[in-house]
This record gives sequence, C-alpha cells and structure tokens, in this order.
Amino acid sequence: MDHVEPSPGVPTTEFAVTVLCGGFGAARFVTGIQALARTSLTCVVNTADDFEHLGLRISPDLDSVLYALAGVFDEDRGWGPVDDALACNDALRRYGDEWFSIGDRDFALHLKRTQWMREGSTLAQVTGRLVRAWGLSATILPMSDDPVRTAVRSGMEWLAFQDYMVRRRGGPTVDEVRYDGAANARPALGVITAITTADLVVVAPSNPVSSIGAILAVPGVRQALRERTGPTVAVTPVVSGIAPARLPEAGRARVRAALMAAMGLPHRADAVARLYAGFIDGFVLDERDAAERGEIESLGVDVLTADTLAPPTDRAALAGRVVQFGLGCARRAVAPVIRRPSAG
Ligand code: FO1
Repeated sequence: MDHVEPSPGVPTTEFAVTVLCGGFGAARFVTGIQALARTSLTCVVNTADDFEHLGLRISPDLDSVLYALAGVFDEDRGWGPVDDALACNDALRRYGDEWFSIGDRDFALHLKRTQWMREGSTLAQVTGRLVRAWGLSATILPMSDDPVRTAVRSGMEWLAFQDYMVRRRGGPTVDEVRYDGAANARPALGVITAITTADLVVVAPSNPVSSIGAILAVPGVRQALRERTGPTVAVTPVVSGIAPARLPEAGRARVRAALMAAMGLPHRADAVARLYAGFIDGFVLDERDAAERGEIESLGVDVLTADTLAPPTDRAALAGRVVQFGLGCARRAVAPVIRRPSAG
C-alpha cells in the first residue's frame, strides 16, 4: 500500500496511534489512519455487541475493523466483506434462522473463530491469528477477553443488543442501557499499554453509548485515558447538519439517538463531547455543525472542524488532519485526584 504523507506538522519519525473502535464508523475511519506514513496503528475494539448465532461466536465490531483494514469492508451493506454471497443464509430461511444475515465468505471467519476459541484460544489470540491471516500491519485488540454484553431495556423487557438492533430493527423504545459483565471484565492483554503509551489516542466516530461506552465501562480503561501523558481526541459520530444519506445510515443514526436519549443526552455532537470531556483534549466536529464549536470549547476542549463524512478517497487526508490536530492538542492538566482519608 503506498502510504500517504500526512499533513505537515505530523512527526517525521514513527508514531503510535491507538483508536478506540466500534463498528461501522470506526471501520471507515481507521482505513485513513492506516494509510498514513510512519504510523503504528492499534485498534481497541468493542466486543459488547458480540453474541452467539447458529452456535458461532460473532464479533461484529472486530470483524468490521478487520475487514476495513484488509480493504474489503462492505460499506454499502454495513458489515462483512464486499461481494459476499448469501447462499447459506438463503438456505437458512427454510429453518427460520435468517434474521441475522451472514455471508458465505463471512461464515469462514466465524467458523474459525468459534473453532479456535473452542480449542482454548482467547478472543485476543484468535483476533491476532485473523490479523496475521489477512497480512495486516495494524494491531487489533478486543477491549476484553471476558464477556461484556450491551443490553437495552424497553419497558419491562431487557433485550440483547443484536436482538434490539437487528431482529427488531432498532424499533423498541430504549429506556435504559446496561453493560452486562463489565464490572468483572479485565482489559485484554495490551489494551492498557496501547492506551497509556500511544503518542495519540483517537476515539473513533462510533456509537458513543453502545460502542465507546462499552469500552469505557471496562475497569481500568478510563483511568488509563486519564493518566496517559499524550493527548486524546475524539471524532464526532453525530453530524446534525445533514440528513443521513442512505437507509443504513439512517438506521444507525436512529439507534444512536435512541441510546443517547436513554442516557439523557440529545443527539448532538456537543453532547458527545460532554460525554467524553473527562478524558479528551480535542474534538473533531463536522464542519456542517460548526455552530456547536463554542459549546464544546467551553468544556475546555480544543476543536477542529472538518468534513468527517469524507468519501474513501479523502479518508487519509482527514486522518492526517486529525493526527496533526491531535498531536498539537495541549494535554489537559490531569485533575489531581484528592484521596480523602477514609472516615473513621
Ligand atoms: N446488521 C444488520 O442490521 N443486519 C444484519 O443482518 C447483520 C448481520 C451481520 C453479520 C455479521 C456481522 O459481523 C455484522 C452484522 N450486522 C448486521 C451488523 C452488526 O449488527 C453491527 O455491525 C454491530 O452490532 C453494530 O456495531
């Protein structure tokens, strides 16, 4: 892959970028970072959307990032490899199991992950094998090898994430979001180091609740973000100034708005900045929402406005601007933690 020289001002030596990733939004963004010269990329990926389907271990966000970095992610469909066939999924109709549509080539990945995990490999080890099988230079880490599962409450009913998002098409109203298992989950090997030692950490434009929120819910991650010496920036997942272009985008926006509303947040970029304000130094706002700049700066966060919906040909340029902006962000003074002597 011919690497793109990032914008001027980016280090002339190798530098490390760690990206906190969900699914679709992250898949589009990390390809730009990967295209930058002298960039060592580590993706820490949400696994709280994972579930078991047809006896197979499915990790949607890990797969979206893997396929994207391999250059084969199907952006139109929103998941899986491009040009995949659906013969097996069509055959599953007869047995009433086609609600979660897995392509034939995608099945190969789920079969191997399931086999390797059954043989005793951790999700992180399996992901490493998949990365090597695709010949990627980036590192892809699950946020945890322990099970964390996003659940949403609609009225009196708790729904598993894929049941809510896919089987019920994001239709049910969402009253509450929970990350089952998070309290006992440990960051996967390498995650804390990837966060604390990176020259720059970027929060990808992923769902702030179901993707980034789940990563932040893993004990130790927030602390690592607060204690790291380098800067951290977030790219907005919300662009209010333009209607979603296509149906899948509208579906993702609707789910994002519903989950943010369940957290008491309006579906706006400045609300996302507020959610991350405790650990970010900079925020990349879409130029169509430039009016929200003041509100975000009042949080003490630097702002860069850019076309965050850049088409594939402009992804490296966007990534270069984000990296240049991020490395230039002043590291916010970390508020000293005042440990009060425990009473009594
Ligand atoms: N999303 C859908 O809306 N419908 C599907 O049938 C579907 C199948 C699917 C299969 C494999 C996979 O890795 C992802 C798949 N997704 C599907 C997307 C997935 O639900 C989302 O990417 C994440 O859960 C949200 O980040």
